[in-house]
Amino acid sequence: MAGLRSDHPGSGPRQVDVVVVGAGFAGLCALHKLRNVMGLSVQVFEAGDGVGGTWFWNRYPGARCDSESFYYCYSFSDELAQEWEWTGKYPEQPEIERYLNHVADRFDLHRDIQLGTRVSAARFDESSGRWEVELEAGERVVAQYLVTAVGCLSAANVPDIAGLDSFAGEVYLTAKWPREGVDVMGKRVGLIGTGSSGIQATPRLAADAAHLSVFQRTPNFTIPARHQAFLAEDQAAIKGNYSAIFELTRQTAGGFPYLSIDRQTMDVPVEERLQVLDALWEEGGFKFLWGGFSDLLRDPAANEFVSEYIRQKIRATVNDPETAELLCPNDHPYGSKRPPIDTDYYVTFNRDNVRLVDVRSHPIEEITPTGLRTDDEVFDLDVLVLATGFDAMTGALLNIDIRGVGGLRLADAWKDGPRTLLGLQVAGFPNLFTITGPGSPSVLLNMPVAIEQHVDWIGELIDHMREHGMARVEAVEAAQDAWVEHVAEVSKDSLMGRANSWYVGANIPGKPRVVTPYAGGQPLYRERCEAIKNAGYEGFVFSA
Ligand code: NA7
Repeated sequence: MAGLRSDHPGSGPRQVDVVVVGAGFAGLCALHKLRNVMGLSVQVFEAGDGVGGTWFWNRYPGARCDSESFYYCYSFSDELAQEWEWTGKYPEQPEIERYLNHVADRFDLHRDIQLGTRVSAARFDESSGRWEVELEAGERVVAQYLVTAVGCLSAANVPDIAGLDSFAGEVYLTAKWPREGVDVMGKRVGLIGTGSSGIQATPRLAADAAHLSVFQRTPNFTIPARHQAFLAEDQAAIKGNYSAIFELTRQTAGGFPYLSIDRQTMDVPVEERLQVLDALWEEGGFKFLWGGFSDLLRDPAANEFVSEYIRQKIRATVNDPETAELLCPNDHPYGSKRPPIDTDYYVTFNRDNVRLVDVRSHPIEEITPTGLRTDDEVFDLDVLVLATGFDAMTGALLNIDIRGVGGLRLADAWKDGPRTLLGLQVAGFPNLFTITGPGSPSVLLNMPVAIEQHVDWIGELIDHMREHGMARVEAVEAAQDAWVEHVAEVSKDSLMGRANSWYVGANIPGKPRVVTPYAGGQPLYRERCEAIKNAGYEGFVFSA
């Protein structure tokens, strides 16, 4: 690990305007804006040995973006958008990692990113009004502003299964897949978890392994992605229209460049409803959730109609009726968990070397040196893959010992669930900004759109402070309370709270159950952010 550069050797910790934690989509964007555009001194710390964040760590076989490449990217530079060539609709992890490295090269970002460096703690020093940031190796750096760009899905969840450490074979987390890859050729592989990661990895592991056992606790609804390579004319059409595409991503509820349809499911005759769903199923992708009907996440009857449509597709695809039935979700509405999209997931269960194991009815009792034991069967395994998700939205923030005014720990401030103003600041933690923090649309929005909006908002706030000779900004407790209430209010109408998902923290034992992302949609969220800014940052208090 490179040592910290010191501008003042021997005179205490290095001082910068901003410390950014993380060099994924958010951290790179923040560094570009705050340093290249605004001229601040910025130091980024990144735990990984490369840039990319999510797209650095999640390099498991089949890891692919579920949003389309041409809008799952930065919009801040026309030159970048014009010069970068996406090869197809849904890029795989290596292509996105290459893109982010290209961005880091193109905007000269590497020189202010210290890789292989985990931030362990950050303490707000009231006398100096500065953040003292501590690195795992013990070094410190002092900054006026602390910007977290730690990602919403970055603290991997290692399941608490008895005997996990005793396994004599190979164990891999999809969320920390080895850079050199894993060879499962000819091996007996066990995969735990059927969220997006497990669903993407299953067909790839099945293709190489001698045998794959998929241990499923909760079946999931997944829609075919229908990936396609781009033709030259696709590229030309996108590039010729980029400013309109990006503009639309800033206006729509989910940050996609498609206008949603205002149509209630049950108002449409059944025949026509099925035609709409057939067309969306053929087209593939997220559009299935929002591109046909506008009430799937609000009207339980509408949702059940569409859920049953997907179940019928599963039954029509999977040959063995028992396996098909086990794959049919029936404990949560479609879309109430983050909906995966897939390439050949259900059909993989028709392979002779793949077996679906229902660990809801027959729970995993322990991992043994030679494999896995459920309450009724023993599985001999050479490789165990854990696609068991993340301590989402708050995990990566709380893994850092962050202390604000009066030594208040962020973990204590959030013991009953995260509390923020706009998902951007926390009362009691001056000059701390949380990009795509809890209480902002974050994971319910196309992430690069969410990130750029936050980075711009933070940049404008810092500009405002510089203009007015202010050095410290903090969310007011009462304004934060009102925001937390608003976040809860806008999620009330949504079916999202009904599933035991990471959206509500239900996947982590003991985590408070709170709908964490802002479910009011991008337009309302942006409106609130703008209104607060235009009212001189109402709800925030400044001091010199
Ligand atoms: P998810 O969606 O949280 O999925 C995790 C999966 O792991 C899910 O099927 C869990 O079952 C399962 N799981 C977790 N712990 C266990 C134990 N102990 N035993 C059996 N099964 C377990 O994470 P992903 O990485 O797939 O996706 C995260 C996001 O990344 C995704 O939504 C996209 O935004 C990209 P459960 O459902 O809890 O019963």
